[in-house]
Amino acid sequence: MQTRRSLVCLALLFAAASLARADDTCAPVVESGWIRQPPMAMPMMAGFAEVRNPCDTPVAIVAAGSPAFASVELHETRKVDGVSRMRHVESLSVPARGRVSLAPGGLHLMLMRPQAEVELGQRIAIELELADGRKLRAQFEVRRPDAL
Ligand SMILES: [Cu+2]
Repeated sequence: MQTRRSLVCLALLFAAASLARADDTCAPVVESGWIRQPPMAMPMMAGFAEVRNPCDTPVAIVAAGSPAFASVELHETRKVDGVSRMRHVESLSVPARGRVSLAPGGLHLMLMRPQAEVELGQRIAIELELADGRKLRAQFEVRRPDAL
């Protein structure tokens, strides 16, 4: 009887361990990342991407960074009384099995003070940090100023 109980305990332990592992391997992905090259030399430019969360738990993006820029912020463009304004977004949630689009005219990454000249076609690594401490790294391709 004692043996059977410990076997059940063991089985439960293994089940818990495999559940935890399944959760560990599920991570949101950053797809189709690109940076719009400014029409002239400017101290900031915008980055766009799709963030897809295939997991059963929602996540929140709380920070971003890149070795190619002095700093990166999450921003949102909004029309207020017909005028486009940008605001800093503290936290951006991506629903379970959902996605969030960073696209021109809306949410974007504000890439501040490039550390070197940014060239057309160049691929730049940007990291998004989640509230749980995980980091999502993706390559962003530099496109023409009129890219949409
Ligand atoms: Cu901005």
